[in-house]
Amino acid sequence: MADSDNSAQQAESYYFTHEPPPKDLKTNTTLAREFIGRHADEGRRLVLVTSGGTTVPLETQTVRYIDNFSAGTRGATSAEYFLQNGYAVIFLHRQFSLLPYSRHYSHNTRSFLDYMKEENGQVVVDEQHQDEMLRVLRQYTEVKRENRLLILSYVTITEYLWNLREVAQLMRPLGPKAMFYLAAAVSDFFVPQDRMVEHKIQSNEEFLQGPDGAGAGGNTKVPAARTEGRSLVIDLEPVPKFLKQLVDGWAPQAMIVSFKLETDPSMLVRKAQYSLNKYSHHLVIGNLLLTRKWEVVFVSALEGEKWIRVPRSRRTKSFSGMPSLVGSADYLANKDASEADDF
Ligand code: 9Z3
Repeated sequence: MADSDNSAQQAESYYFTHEPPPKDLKTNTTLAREFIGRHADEGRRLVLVTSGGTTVPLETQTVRYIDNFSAGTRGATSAEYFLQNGYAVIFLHRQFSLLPYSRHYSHNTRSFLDYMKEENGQVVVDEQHQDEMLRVLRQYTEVKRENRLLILSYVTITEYLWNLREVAQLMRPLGPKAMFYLAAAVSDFFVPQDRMVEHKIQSNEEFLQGPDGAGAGGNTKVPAARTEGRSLVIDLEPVPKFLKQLVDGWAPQAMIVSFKLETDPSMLVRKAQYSLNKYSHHLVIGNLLLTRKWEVVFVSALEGEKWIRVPRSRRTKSFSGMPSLVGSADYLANKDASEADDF
């Protein structure tokens, strides 16, 4: 075994022995096990879509946290495309971020009540929204009838990683029929449990915490987030590179698509290429924060670098970024407009 494999495994085992699992992990794994088993029996392809940002809590009783940017548009939109193409989808998303289908009517400046009107004492959908809502409702109803969508949620980076690892291990028997589509915006840094203060970090020097406030359960390490003088000092540690473990250990036969988010255009392709070389998975989809709605770059060993663009004039329409994976070309028509893209 190469040294790097060894150290990735050590980092993983250290992480999962020191960071406690989320309370709902057992429930989530029970649901996922049943869902995966049923769709495996039916011979369906299954994809885990991750979506939304991960938080990094600074205190155990969390008042403050660091967040990663993501509305969940990419993940929720892509999940709809996968479902349209016959996949069963486990949608692991940041709590309260966008959801497939309901994304068309949530998180925008318009209230869902604006889609309704009163007619003869009944609530009905306004004429101007009938066609679009009927189309979305039909898709949603079919998916629900076939029980092809399982929605799981996380908030923190640790909850995300625990869920990802458990679900990936459950998907392992599916071999190449499993896909991972990692659109969630994952924090690179975090506060380890043994360096996290229990209570809200104080700013007033009169109320600064003593050694007891330093960590939960009598931790003696210097807190990762603390006040020094009148300044807040945050000294985060790196999150272990879980992609390596996913590719090599948790789901070695699955198709793995990761996303790379950058803000500096000169870095994007290089970083995507670097990630592909380092983890040897199938595809990295690169995007820039400011242009992510209308252009992405696919970087793969098979096809090198390939840009996909939709016209900028349609910038309020959503672009999932994944059509060629499922053989659909209608991304260019961009029929799945999400009003939620407006923010
Ligand atoms: C992405 O790049 C997604 O496309 C966006 C989607 C977060 C930009 P929105 O949710 O935005 O539609 O608003 N995800 C970033 C994936 C990520 O964090 N990758 C990590 C990395 O590159 C781990 S795989 O290191």
